[in-house]
Amino acid sequence: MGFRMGIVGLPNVGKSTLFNALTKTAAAQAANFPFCTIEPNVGEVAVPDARLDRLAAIAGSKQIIPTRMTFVDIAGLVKGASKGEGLGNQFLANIRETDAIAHVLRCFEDDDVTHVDGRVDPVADAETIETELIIADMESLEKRLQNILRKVRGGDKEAVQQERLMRAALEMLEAGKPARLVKVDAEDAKAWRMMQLLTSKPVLYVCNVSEDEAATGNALSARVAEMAAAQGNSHVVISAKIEEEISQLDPEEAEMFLSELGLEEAGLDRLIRAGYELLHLETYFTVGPKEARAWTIRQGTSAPQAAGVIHGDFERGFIRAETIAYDDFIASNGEQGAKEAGKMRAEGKSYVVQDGDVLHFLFNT
Ligand SMILES: Nc1nc2c(ncn2[C@@H]2O[C@H](COP(=O)(O)OP(=O)(O)O)[C@@H](O)[C@H]2O)c(=O)[nH]1
Ligand SMILES: [Mg+2]
Repeated sequence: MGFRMGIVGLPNVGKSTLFNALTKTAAAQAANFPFCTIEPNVGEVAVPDARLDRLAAIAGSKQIIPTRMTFVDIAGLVKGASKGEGLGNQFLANIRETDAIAHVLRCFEDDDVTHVDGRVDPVADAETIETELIIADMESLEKRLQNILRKVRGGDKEAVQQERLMRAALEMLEAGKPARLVKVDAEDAKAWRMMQLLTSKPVLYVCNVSEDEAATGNALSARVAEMAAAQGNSHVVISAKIEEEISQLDPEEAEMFLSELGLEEAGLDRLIRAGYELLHLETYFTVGPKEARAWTIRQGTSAPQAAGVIHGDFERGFIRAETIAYDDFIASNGEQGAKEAGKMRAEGKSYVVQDGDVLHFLFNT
């Protein structure tokens, strides 16, 4: 399952600069990894995870295969977009297909770069975009509701649930608030996700600051941080310009460049990690002499479902998962040591996979 993060924001805030830097840096970092830019605006990046390298070193794995995340550079969001301004509704379909939104906000001053509204105000920009998404959600719900009401009259049980969820969403949106603020019960979670509302997706604000403020942030990014905290959303501070420069350096040069700027790691790594947290994603590993590989799952995934990420047959024929916690694998210096120390567990169908688990699946074909 690929996780997709849509990069949105007003024009000229640095979305494409960031996207290009992300995909280029990722390609350079994962030298032996089949990286691809799928379409000009869609790129897959390797999720950096130092644990994977340690596991591979212990197991002597020939190949290291990180897990991946997809970024989509979504252009065309402007004031009035929901009414067909700019690229109009084209961007909506692009956003619907994502799991989360990285909302880039301009927090840099530069008279050479035009701001669409003639002033730099990231909090107002965030509201502009959110308003467009709220309107787009309202319009799509109002259209869909008519259909659902027909089905309800026809006695369709699922439609009754959908109508209830749609009305809850509409009430929130009509109050000018995003659908993500609606409290959804576990039994409604799937139907809710299926509605694919733009404003129900989790948001990560990306404050694009100038190069000299990347380590500290600035007054504008501080305002975004405040707004994000009040909304229960998260934020990261990065400089798209720095990321662009890093993407042209080799790894050692990049490290030196970062330390000169007082930065511990590239914005790429922070952004991807924040995306992972936002989506409640975890990683498990498969480790052997041939390859060490990381796999992405949602928190709370059962062992058979986790096996299904590798292959559907693994899930259908699941027998058990030989499981070693990451720390045990390291402390016992590998699988053999873990076995001897009694740290390898045989876990069944109801086991909930934990972040960092090293798994070996046994299955019927
Ligand atoms: N000074 C400065 N300019 C930037 C920064 N990020 C992007 N830009 C410039 O802003 C312009 C628009 O950037 P772009 O990435 O195309 O914006 P998009 O429309 O959001 O995709 C380009 O000329 C970039 O070089 C930044 O952090 N500082
Ligand atoms: Mg662009």
